[in-house]
Amino acid sequence: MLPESLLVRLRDARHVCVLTGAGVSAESGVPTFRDAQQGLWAQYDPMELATPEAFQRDPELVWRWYRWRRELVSRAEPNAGHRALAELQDLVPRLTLVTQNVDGLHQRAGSQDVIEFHGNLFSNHCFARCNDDHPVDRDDAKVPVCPDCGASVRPGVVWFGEGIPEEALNASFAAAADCDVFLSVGTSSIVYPAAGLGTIAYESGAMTIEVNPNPTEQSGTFTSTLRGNAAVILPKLIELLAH
Ligand code: BJW
Repeated sequence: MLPESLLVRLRDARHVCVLTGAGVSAESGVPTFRDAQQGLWAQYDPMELATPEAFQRDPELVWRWYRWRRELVSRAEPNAGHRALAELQDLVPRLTLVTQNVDGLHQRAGSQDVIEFHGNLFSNHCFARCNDDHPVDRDDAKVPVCPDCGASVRPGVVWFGEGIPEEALNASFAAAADCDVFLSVGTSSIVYPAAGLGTIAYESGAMTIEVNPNPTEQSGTFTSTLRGNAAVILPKLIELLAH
């Protein structure tokens, strides 16, 4: 059951900000980071592969992991949760969609102007950062080499210890501070600075809602929590909002 107060706030909202995490893509068959991993890569901790140190130590291993994920995501389709968020952009005066996901499924579902907080799985750049503005369009089986400086080419995602792309960071912080309703969907709310956006929104007077089947470390800080899968809760929310 969705609280009436949430629907009232959503109907009156001037600006809705949504932060999504890996849980939104779970029902598309894309594994989350901290839920149990299965199959080929079960022996590896994703957290230990998503660092510059891991790439420095064993670039081939990290490159293979990202190639595997690219293949997996290429076969995946957006689910009802992605589609509901694409519909939401037509139901409210202003929507800012910030995603920590690197899979591009929101865009494939029809969401526009998505802020990619942690980059994109399908882009690459030089590990030595000699030429950040010129993406290296390669998906070789082996780690490609930067045509400009000869350093290794790496996936265009944000690893632990790396800064968030400045434009994405500024736009997300501004949206969190400006919105009337903030939805945090399918994220464990552990990784900063993304995990701080809900607090910024709350302290700026927004109603903040967490959509997740499981409690998170930050559940207590939200105005309200909706327990369930994104692909079930979000379409219900859209249906109620549209009628
Ligand atoms: C469902 C579901 C369904 C399942 N429906 N839901 C402040 C305090 C402490 C530490 C720090 C801090 N500020 C910065 C840090 C350090 C660090 C950090 O946060 N560490 C924490 C672990 C403590 N942050 C950084 O390093 C960031 N950089 C930075 O801050 O730069 C400045 C700086 C530099 C140097 C030092 C300090 C500061 C960068 C973070 C980059 C994160 N990168 C990754 C990999 C991206 C590339 C890739 O995809 O490979 O991003 S890690 C991984 O975690 C990925 C995700 O985007 C991110 C968040 O994970 P997410 O999406 O929440 O997934 P899960 O698996 O954790 O949760 C899934 C949830 O879904 C669960 O809750 C399920 O219940 C739920 N669920 N099914 C709805 N059907």
